[in-house]
Amino acid sequence: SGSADGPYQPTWPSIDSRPVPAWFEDAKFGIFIHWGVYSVPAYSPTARDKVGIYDRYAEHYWRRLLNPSKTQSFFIDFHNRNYGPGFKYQDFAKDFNAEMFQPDEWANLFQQAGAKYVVLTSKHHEGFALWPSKLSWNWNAMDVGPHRDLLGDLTKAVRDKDLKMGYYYSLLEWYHPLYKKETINQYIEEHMFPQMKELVTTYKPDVFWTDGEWDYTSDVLRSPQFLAWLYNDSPVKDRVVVNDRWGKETRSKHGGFFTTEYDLIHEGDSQGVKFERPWEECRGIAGSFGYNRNEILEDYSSSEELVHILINKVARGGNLLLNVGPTADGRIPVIMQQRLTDMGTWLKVNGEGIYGTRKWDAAPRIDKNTTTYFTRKGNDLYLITTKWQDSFSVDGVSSGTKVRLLGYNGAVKASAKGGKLTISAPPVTPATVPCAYAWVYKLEKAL
Ligand code: FUL
Repeated sequence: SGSADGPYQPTWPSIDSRPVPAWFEDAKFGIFIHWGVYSVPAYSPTARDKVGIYDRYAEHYWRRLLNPSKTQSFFIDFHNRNYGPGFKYQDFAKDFNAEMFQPDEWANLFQQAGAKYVVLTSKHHEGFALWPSKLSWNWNAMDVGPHRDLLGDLTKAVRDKDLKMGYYYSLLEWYHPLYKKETINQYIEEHMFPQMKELVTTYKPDVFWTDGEWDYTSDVLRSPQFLAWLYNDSPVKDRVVVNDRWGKETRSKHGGFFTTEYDLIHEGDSQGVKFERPWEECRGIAGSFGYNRNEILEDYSSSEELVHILINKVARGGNLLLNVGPTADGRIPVIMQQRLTDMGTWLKVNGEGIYGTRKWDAAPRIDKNTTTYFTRKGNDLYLITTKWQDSFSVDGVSSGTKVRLLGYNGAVKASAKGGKLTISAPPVTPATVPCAYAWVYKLEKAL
């Protein structure tokens, strides 16, 4: 057992007693980046091929190619047709060149999008490290491909914009020779722990986002040991935030914040689940995390849909970690840039009702038909509507409430009667409407 201030013991009750640093819940919106050797073939079947959510992930190319699965034939056909059956996945690395990579431009885009933190794949299941890791000899971005410390360069650019920087790290490596039952302890001690510590001590992440935890229990992976080091002795012990992917039994149970992915969690659908901890939904703008050249416009969510997703997660107390998949030559596809800047335009007007807010426990239940959402901050309440309406009524707020529409300078009529507040939408015109997609009424001193 432990206290909120530590020191922490290498046991789940002690590790779980550490509060998630508050910056994370205030941040609400982060950018996920999946970038690696898989960005070279950049291929997967899509929703149009009627494959399931996890079968649309282009970053799983290597595994899909070699392991029997429902989708294996898609990958084999694509691979043989374009590269030939003798072409090894490892040989894609020399074409991972990043020659157009401008870290300052990426960081600028993320800032313009209104994101407060960034999470980059330091190493995905393929084992390729985006930094010059001593533990991934000849299988990292300095030794092969770009010959550049992609992770270090992006980290600096992101921090220059005052955004937080975090790393995704896959505990599993599909083809590491020690990654098997007989030698898993050796893998952990000689490879995984030293590599995680190298990453943390060299680059000092604000978020350590682990994944690939499903083959072994946290006991075998010795995750509480690592976390005790991270929380007690690492250079980021006071601010680092971690997720819940630390062993096959830990999701939505142990660690820091809980994770959902395309609204899926291991025990069902996040829509109906009440989490006891901060949580974060991650998803791509289309169906994959790694860049998938096989996706077309109709596979992408619109800017309006993305803004609505952000609102839905935040009103339910969560964060959104929205993914971009850069190309092998280091560009963020223009369609993704456009989606992010649209979100940023919306957040510039309405961010007050998003950042630093918390879920309003008295809000009406959210379901898939909901168009009116609530967040709260101090005594103020924010009514966020995804559908412009002439009037709204809100129960359980103080009669002294003053109402404003964010981004609109005119007055908003509101009247309170018997604990019910009725708000009338102002007569906006195309010239005075503050934004597209969704609108935020601030209910000052409503609580
Ligand atoms: C999953 C991984 O298998 C996906 O490739 C992706 O990284 C996602 C965020 O986590 O479980």
